[in-house]
Amino acid sequence: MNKNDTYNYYPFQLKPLTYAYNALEPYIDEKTMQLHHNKHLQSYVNNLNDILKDYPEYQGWSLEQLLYYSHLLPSGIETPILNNGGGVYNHNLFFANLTGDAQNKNTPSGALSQAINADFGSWEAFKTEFKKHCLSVFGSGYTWLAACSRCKVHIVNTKNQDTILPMNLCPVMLIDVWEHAYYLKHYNVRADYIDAWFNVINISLAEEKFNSIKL
Ligand code: MN3
Repeated sequence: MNKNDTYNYYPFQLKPLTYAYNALEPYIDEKTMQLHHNKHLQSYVNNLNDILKDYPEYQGWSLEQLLYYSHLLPSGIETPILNNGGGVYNHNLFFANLTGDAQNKNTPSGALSQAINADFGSWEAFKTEFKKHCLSVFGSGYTWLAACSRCKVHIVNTKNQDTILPMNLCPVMLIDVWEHAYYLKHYNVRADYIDAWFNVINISLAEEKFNSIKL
């Protein structure tokens, strides 16, 4: 991780979106994006800073180090760091993974496409399987497309603000399926939100991430 990436180090700050709050309309509405980014993510950032302010010895650790080596933290802060640090880590990935660019591709190509086709048959078949995973998250959590040096691509679910770092997997893309991500627009219908989300995934970024994982 780049030491110059200040968003990955204490004091943590709200990482700005690279697009407007209304850029994902009509798929993800402006109000949801504002609350999700300005309120939910900001709370995780604030909480994480509050926890670390009394622990200068851990303030130099990157966000990934805090999460990956959480077992080395004092027991009193391990769970709060996992919950709030995970909230920052997961949301930063989630928001970066979205785009309102009208030129956005809607299917992957290159190595990512080959890996998905090898494991799932086609992009459409992958979407069906991914959606099934999203719907099977009980309560709050995330569904990820992940990869590692041994498994080419893999769909995994995590609960609450858990990350895939302890699984030694690298994220390719992820969807936040907490109700706060969709309730204002889709009420309780998570399936509609997942269908909408597929229209605003930054597939070029997912390809870049996949290509950067040494397979
Ligand atoms: Mn969220």
